[in-house]
Amino acid sequence: MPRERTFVLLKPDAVHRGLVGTIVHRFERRGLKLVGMKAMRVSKGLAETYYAEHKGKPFFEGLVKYVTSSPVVAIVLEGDGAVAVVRRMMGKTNSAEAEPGTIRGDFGLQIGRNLIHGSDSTTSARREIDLFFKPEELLEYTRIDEAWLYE
Ligand code: D4T
Repeated sequence: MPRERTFVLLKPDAVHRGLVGTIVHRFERRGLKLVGMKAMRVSKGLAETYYAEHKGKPFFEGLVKYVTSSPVVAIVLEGDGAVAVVRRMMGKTNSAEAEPGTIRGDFGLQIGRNLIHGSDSTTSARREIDLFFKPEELLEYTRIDEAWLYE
């Protein structure tokens, strides 16, 4: 039985600012297992489906433009409590209010350039993983340190 999975999107600002490695490093050190990762462009169609819950909001058009403007990195992480752990590591949605020590709090200044997305529930995680990855793109293996990460 695999542990909990979550979906992470490193947005165009993370790629352009050379922060992909730094952010992935934080997740790896925390003990989260990398089960999927790819650099890609998000099409307008995918962006509109992915952000469907925000359709009609004033920031929707800008959000779609931002996330489709340049390459992103899509990631699936696995580990106990992965959804909540990643949300806490990201910090508040508005980078300006995110606590130091969080990804947005250490590297961002604005809500519209908040570097990263992480699923907000296991249900969203399943939906987002299915949107961005084919089943065969997700890996199954045991990290060598799992015996020391979990009791
Ligand atoms: P994501 O989905 O990117 O992880 O962000 P959150 O889950 O933390 O926040 P969200 O769904 O409320 O917002 C999605 C996305 O929209 C941008 N946004 C949001 C924006 O540009 N202006 C705004 O006023 C809001 C509320 C930022 C994240």
